Amino acid sequence: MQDDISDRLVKSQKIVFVTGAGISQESGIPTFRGKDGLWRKYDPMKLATIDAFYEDPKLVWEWYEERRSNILNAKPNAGHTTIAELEKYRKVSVLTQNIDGLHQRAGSKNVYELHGSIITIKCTVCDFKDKITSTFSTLPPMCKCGNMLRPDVVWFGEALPQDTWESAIEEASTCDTMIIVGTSLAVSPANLLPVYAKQNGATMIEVNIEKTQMSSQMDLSLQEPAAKALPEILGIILSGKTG
Ligand code: BJW
Ligand code: ZN
Repeated sequence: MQDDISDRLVKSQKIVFVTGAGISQESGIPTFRGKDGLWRKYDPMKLATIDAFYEDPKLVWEWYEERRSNILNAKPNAGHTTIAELEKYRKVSVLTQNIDGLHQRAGSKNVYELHGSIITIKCTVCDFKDKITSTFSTLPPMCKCGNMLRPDVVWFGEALPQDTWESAIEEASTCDTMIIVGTSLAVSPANLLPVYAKQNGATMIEVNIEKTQMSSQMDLSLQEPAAKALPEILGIILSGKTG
């Protein structure tokens, strides 16, 4: 790594991670785009929109139940645990598009779930929201109010949870280092977060096994898997005495 980037990393005080499906790939959770991505096998418009849900709620629920089971059996990998470890030494926040909860299970405290969570349900009509604690006997599960429950995730065409999004912008706009891990940056508005960090003059680092539309704008673009690259970055940060 270039000396000036290492120096900036060592001196960094507030590090914001923007993460996507690629960080959980090494935990056995498939990504969406790319070679083995979910969208190769499934049509997003039939599974990840509110219209698709009303068209065939059972199908959409079965897809989420299968993914939830895979996620609950998965374990955080070295990518997730390294970010959690870094919290002991620096101010860290994680702006994640993932719904898998693996950052929290790895020990990260300051996690903003931009696209919701697969372990939460909400009512399609009333304000009911809860954690899923057991499997459902019938799909779709129903709310006490008589309407359908749905996974508490953000589908295409839906707004991100407003408080979470506002906090994410605030975090991105005030960091001195942003590390973007395992996201294609294909989905808006999450893909705008790097722009806020860049406007604040943050050191921009990307970790991805492939190039993205923002790779050329990074101070450092590491084309490596997250579970390899993030421990290396932590090693560099902790090698200095500043902080
Ligand atoms: C590794 C690795 C390893 C692999 N190590 N790297 C035209 C029509 C309709 C809508 C739009 C449109 N144009 C734009 C839009 C907006 C739309 C959008 O962006 N669409 C684009 C796809 C074109 N966005 C929205 O609709 C959003 N809402 C919105 O804009 O609201 C506006 C609004 C305002 C006010 C009122 C109402 C509305 C919502 C977006 C919701 C996204 N939802 C999903 C699914 C739900 C959650 C779930 O079920 O999981 O979220 S889609 C899917 O994509 C999921 C992800 O969070 C998201 C991002 O994907 P991510 O994480 O980047 O994964 P991949 O697979 O794309 O990339 C993985 C990367 O990892 C790759 O680069 C690999 O190389 C890398 N990798 N292994 C490191 N080991
Ligand atoms: Zn209800």
